[in-house]
Amino acid sequence: MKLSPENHEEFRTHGWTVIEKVFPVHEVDSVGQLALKLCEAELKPDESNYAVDRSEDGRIAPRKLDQGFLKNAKLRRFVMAHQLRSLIEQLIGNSPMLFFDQIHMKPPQFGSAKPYHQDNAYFLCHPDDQVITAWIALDDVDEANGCLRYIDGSHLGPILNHQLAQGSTHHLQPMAEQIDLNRERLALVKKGGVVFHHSKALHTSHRNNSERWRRGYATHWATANVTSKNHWITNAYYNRHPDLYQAAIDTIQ
Ligand SMILES: O=C(O)CCC(=O)C(=O)O
Repeated sequence: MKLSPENHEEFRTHGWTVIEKVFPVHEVDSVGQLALKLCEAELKPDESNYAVDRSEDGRIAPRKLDQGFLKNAKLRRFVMAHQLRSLIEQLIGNSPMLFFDQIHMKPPQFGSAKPYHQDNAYFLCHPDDQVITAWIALDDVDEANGCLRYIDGSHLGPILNHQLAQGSTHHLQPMAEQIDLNRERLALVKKGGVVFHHSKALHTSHRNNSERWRRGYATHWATANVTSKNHWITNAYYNRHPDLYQAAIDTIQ
Protein backbone atom coordinates (compact mmCIF):
# COMPACT_ATOMS: atom_id res chain seq x y z
CA MET A 1 0.00 0.00 0.00
CA LYS A 2 1.44 3.36 -1.03
CA LEU A 3 0.57 6.70 0.56
CA SER A 4 -0.77 9.37 -1.77
CA PRO A 5 0.94 12.79 -2.05
CA GLU A 6 -2.23 14.19 -0.37
CA ASN A 7 -1.69 11.95 2.67
CA HIS A 8 1.93 13.10 2.95
CA GLU A 9 0.92 16.73 2.66
CA GLU A 10 -1.91 16.32 5.19
CA PHE A 11 0.38 14.64 7.72
CA ARG A 12 3.05 17.32 7.22
CA THR A 13 0.71 20.32 7.54
CA HIS A 14 -2.15 19.05 9.76
CA GLY A 15 -0.21 16.51 11.88
CA TRP A 16 -2.60 13.63 11.15
CA THR A 17 -4.08 11.68 8.27
CA VAL A 18 -6.62 8.88 7.73
CA ILE A 19 -5.97 5.86 5.52
CA GLU A 20 -8.97 3.63 4.88
CA LYS A 21 -8.94 -0.15 4.26
CA VAL A 22 -5.56 -0.94 5.83
CA PHE A 23 -6.96 -4.11 7.45
CA PRO A 24 -9.72 -6.42 6.15
CA VAL A 25 -13.05 -6.07 7.98
CA HIS A 26 -13.18 -9.76 8.98
CA GLU A 27 -9.78 -9.41 10.72
CA VAL A 28 -10.74 -6.29 12.72
CA ASP A 29 -14.06 -7.91 13.66
CA SER A 30 -12.23 -10.83 15.13
CA VAL A 31 -9.72 -8.54 16.94
CA GLY A 32 -12.64 -6.47 18.29
CA GLN A 33 -14.29 -9.59 19.72
CA LEU A 34 -11.00 -10.76 21.21
CA ALA A 35 -10.42 -7.33 22.82
CA LEU A 36 -13.85 -7.53 24.44
CA LYS A 37 -13.16 -11.05 25.72
CA LEU A 38 -9.79 -10.03 27.20
CA CYS A 39 -11.33 -6.93 28.80
CA GLU A 40 -14.21 -8.87 30.30
CA ALA A 41 -11.77 -11.36 31.83
CA GLU A 42 -9.99 -8.42 33.53
CA LEU A 43 -13.08 -6.38 34.45
CA LYS A 44 -13.25 -5.64 38.18
CA PRO A 45 -16.36 -3.78 39.39
CA ASP A 46 -14.38 -1.97 42.09
CA GLU A 47 -11.76 -0.78 39.58
CA SER A 48 -10.96 2.94 39.52
CA ASN A 49 -12.05 4.78 36.37
CA TYR A 50 -8.76 3.89 34.66
CA ALA A 51 -9.96 0.57 33.21
CA VAL A 52 -13.70 0.90 33.63
CA ASP A 53 -16.44 3.24 32.39
CA ARG A 54 -19.62 3.64 34.48
CA SER A 55 -23.09 4.73 33.46
CA GLU A 56 -25.11 7.12 35.62
CA ASP A 57 -27.30 4.18 36.69
CA GLY A 58 -24.36 2.03 37.82
CA ARG A 59 -23.63 -0.23 34.83
CA ILE A 60 -19.97 -0.85 34.03
CA ALA A 61 -18.09 -1.65 30.83
CA PRO A 62 -14.42 -1.79 29.86
CA ARG A 63 -12.73 1.54 29.09
CA LYS A 64 -9.30 0.35 28.06
CA LEU A 65 -7.04 -2.65 27.58
CA ASP A 66 -3.33 -1.91 27.98
CA GLN A 67 -0.49 -3.94 26.48
CA GLY A 68 -2.53 -6.35 24.38
CA PHE A 69 0.77 -7.00 22.59
CA LEU A 70 2.13 -8.75 25.70
CA LYS A 71 -1.14 -10.52 26.48
CA ASN A 72 -2.09 -12.25 23.26
CA ALA A 73 -0.26 -13.73 20.24
CA LYS A 74 -3.07 -12.84 17.83
CA LEU A 75 -2.90 -9.18 18.88
CA ARG A 76 0.89 -9.29 18.44
CA ARG A 77 0.53 -10.53 14.87
CA PHE A 78 -2.19 -7.98 14.16
CA VAL A 79 -0.27 -4.88 15.25
CA MET A 80 2.99 -5.97 13.60
CA ALA A 81 1.29 -6.26 10.18
CA HIS A 82 3.56 -5.35 7.25
CA GLN A 83 1.09 -2.93 5.72
CA LEU A 84 0.86 -0.93 8.97
CA ARG A 85 4.62 -0.69 9.50
CA SER A 86 5.16 0.21 5.86
CA LEU A 87 2.67 3.12 6.04
CA ILE A 88 4.36 4.46 9.16
CA GLU A 89 7.78 4.19 7.54
CA GLN A 90 6.50 6.16 4.54
CA LEU A 91 5.25 8.89 6.91
CA ILE A 92 8.32 9.26 9.14
CA GLY A 93 11.07 8.06 6.80
CA ASN A 94 12.55 5.38 9.07
CA SER A 95 11.68 1.90 10.24
CA PRO A 96 9.26 2.07 13.22
CA MET A 97 9.32 -0.09 16.36
CA LEU A 98 6.32 -0.61 18.63
CA PHE A 99 6.89 0.62 22.19
CA PHE A 100 3.33 0.46 23.65
CA ASP A 101 -0.24 -0.38 22.68
CA GLN A 102 -3.68 0.26 24.17
CA ILE A 103 -7.20 -0.51 23.02
CA HIS A 104 -9.61 2.33 23.80
CA MET A 105 -12.96 0.54 24.10
CA LYS A 106 -15.43 3.46 24.44
CA PRO A 107 -18.54 1.34 25.15
CA PRO A 108 -22.04 2.25 23.86
CA GLN A 109 -24.08 4.89 25.76
CA PHE A 110 -21.47 5.86 28.35
CA GLY A 111 -17.94 5.37 26.96
CA SER A 112 -16.13 8.31 28.54
CA ALA A 113 -14.36 11.24 26.88
CA LYS A 114 -10.59 11.51 26.57
CA PRO A 115 -9.51 15.13 27.19
CA TYR A 116 -7.35 17.05 24.74
CA HIS A 117 -3.67 16.11 25.01
CA GLN A 118 -0.44 15.61 23.07
CA ASP A 119 0.96 12.08 23.28
CA ASN A 120 4.46 13.42 23.75
CA ALA A 121 3.38 15.22 26.94
CA TYR A 122 3.20 11.67 28.34
CA PHE A 123 6.09 10.09 26.43
CA LEU A 124 8.66 12.95 26.59
CA CYS A 125 10.47 11.46 23.58
CA HIS A 126 13.13 12.99 21.36
CA PRO A 127 13.16 13.60 18.42
CA ASP A 128 9.37 14.08 18.49
CA ASP A 129 8.89 13.68 14.73
CA GLN A 130 10.12 10.09 14.97
CA VAL A 131 7.28 9.12 17.32
CA ILE A 132 3.88 8.37 15.85
CA THR A 133 0.55 6.86 16.87
CA ALA A 134 -1.36 4.59 14.49
CA TRP A 135 -4.96 4.28 15.72
CA ILE A 136 -6.69 1.32 14.09
CA ALA A 137 -10.49 1.60 13.88
CA LEU A 138 -12.10 -1.64 15.12
CA ASP A 139 -15.58 -0.16 14.46
CA ASP A 140 -17.00 2.41 12.05
CA VAL A 141 -16.15 5.66 13.81
CA ASP A 142 -18.11 8.91 13.51
CA GLU A 143 -19.16 11.93 15.53
CA ALA A 144 -21.93 10.05 17.39
CA ASN A 145 -19.76 7.26 18.82
CA GLY A 146 -16.79 9.46 19.73
CA CYS A 147 -14.34 9.87 16.85
CA LEU A 148 -10.89 11.38 17.33
CA ARG A 149 -10.73 15.17 16.95
CA TYR A 150 -7.58 17.10 16.12
CA ILE A 151 -6.36 20.67 16.29
CA ASP A 152 -4.94 21.08 12.80
CA GLY A 153 -1.30 22.16 12.76
CA SER A 154 -0.83 21.80 16.54
CA HIS A 155 2.12 19.44 15.94
CA LEU A 156 4.07 22.45 14.60
CA GLY A 157 3.93 24.20 18.01
CA PRO A 158 5.55 23.26 21.33
CA ILE A 159 4.57 20.63 23.85
CA LEU A 160 2.10 22.44 26.10
CA ASN A 161 2.22 22.25 29.84
CA HIS A 162 -0.19 19.42 30.84
CA GLN A 163 -1.80 18.99 34.29
CA LEU A 164 -3.93 16.18 35.75
CA ALA A 165 -7.55 16.74 34.72
CA GLN A 166 -9.89 17.54 37.59
CA GLY A 167 -11.17 14.38 39.30
CA SER A 168 -8.90 12.10 37.25
CA THR A 169 -5.98 9.96 38.37
CA HIS A 170 -4.61 9.52 34.85
CA HIS A 171 -5.80 12.07 32.24
CA LEU A 172 -3.33 14.88 31.52
CA GLN A 173 -4.54 17.98 29.69
CA PRO A 174 -3.36 21.51 28.82
CA MET A 175 -5.27 24.65 29.87
CA ALA A 176 -8.46 25.14 27.82
CA GLU A 177 -7.23 28.60 26.65
CA GLN A 178 -4.33 26.91 24.85
CA ILE A 179 -6.63 24.96 22.54
CA ASP A 180 -7.89 26.76 19.45
CA LEU A 181 -11.19 24.98 18.82
CA ASN A 182 -11.65 26.93 15.57
CA ARG A 183 -9.03 24.62 14.13
CA GLU A 184 -10.69 21.41 15.39
CA ARG A 185 -11.31 18.73 12.71
CA LEU A 186 -12.99 15.31 13.04
CA ALA A 187 -11.21 12.12 11.99
CA LEU A 188 -14.01 9.95 10.58
CA VAL A 189 -12.85 6.47 9.67
CA LYS A 190 -14.37 3.12 8.75
CA LYS A 191 -13.61 -0.16 10.46
CA GLY A 192 -10.19 -1.37 9.20
CA GLY A 193 -8.96 2.15 8.47
CA VAL A 194 -6.15 3.81 10.45
CA VAL A 195 -5.69 7.34 11.77
CA PHE A 196 -2.01 8.32 12.02
CA HIS A 197 -0.87 11.24 14.17
CA HIS A 198 2.34 13.05 15.06
CA SER A 199 3.38 12.85 18.74
CA LYS A 200 2.67 16.58 19.18
CA ALA A 201 -0.77 16.61 17.50
CA LEU A 202 -3.40 17.81 20.01
CA HIS A 203 -6.31 15.37 20.02
CA THR A 204 -9.35 14.34 22.03
CA SER A 205 -12.49 12.21 21.78
CA HIS A 206 -15.95 12.86 23.23
CA ARG A 207 -18.25 10.55 25.19
CA ASN A 208 -19.94 7.78 23.20
CA ASN A 209 -23.67 8.62 23.26
CA SER A 210 -24.57 6.12 20.54
CA GLU A 211 -25.76 2.52 20.81
CA ARG A 212 -22.57 1.29 19.07
CA TRP A 213 -19.09 0.41 20.34
CA ARG A 214 -16.22 2.66 19.32
CA ARG A 215 -13.10 0.57 19.75
CA GLY A 216 -9.78 2.02 18.62
CA TYR A 217 -6.49 0.14 18.80
CA ALA A 218 -3.80 2.76 19.52
CA THR A 219 -0.30 1.56 18.63
CA HIS A 220 2.65 3.78 19.59
CA TRP A 221 5.85 3.64 17.51
CA ALA A 222 9.35 5.12 17.67
CA THR A 223 12.45 4.77 15.51
CA ALA A 224 15.77 3.34 16.75
CA ASN A 225 17.32 6.75 17.58
CA VAL A 226 14.46 7.89 19.87
CA THR A 227 15.14 8.43 23.58
CA SER A 228 12.75 9.44 26.37
CA LYS A 229 13.20 11.51 29.54
CA ASN A 230 11.10 8.95 31.41
CA HIS A 231 10.41 5.19 31.29
CA TRP A 232 8.61 4.87 27.93
CA ILE A 233 11.55 3.87 25.76
CA THR A 234 13.44 1.92 28.44
CA ASN A 235 10.24 -0.09 28.89
CA ALA A 236 9.52 -0.38 25.16
CA TYR A 237 8.53 -3.88 24.05
CA TYR A 238 11.62 -4.08 21.85
CA ASN A 239 13.87 -3.30 24.87
CA ARG A 240 12.11 -5.19 27.68
CA HIS A 241 10.90 -8.17 25.63
CA PRO A 242 13.32 -8.45 22.68
CA ASP A 243 12.74 -12.18 22.09
CA LEU A 244 8.96 -11.84 22.08
CA TYR A 245 9.27 -8.81 19.82
CA GLN A 246 11.49 -10.59 17.31
CA ALA A 247 9.24 -13.68 17.39
CA ALA A 248 6.23 -11.48 16.58
CA ILE A 249 8.05 -10.10 13.54
CA ASP A 250 9.23 -13.54 12.47
CA THR A 251 5.73 -15.05 12.60
CA ILE A 252 4.42 -12.64 10.02
CA GLN A 253 7.39 -13.01 7.64
O1 LIG B 1 -9.26 6.50 21.52
C1 LIG B 1 -9.36 7.59 22.10
O2 LIG B 1 -10.44 8.08 22.33
C2 LIG B 1 -8.13 8.34 22.51
C3 LIG B 1 -6.93 7.83 21.80
C4 LIG B 1 -5.68 8.58 22.06
O3 LIG B 1 -5.64 9.54 22.79
C5 LIG B 1 -4.46 8.12 21.39
O4 LIG B 1 -4.50 7.10 20.71
O5 LIG B 1 -3.41 8.79 21.52
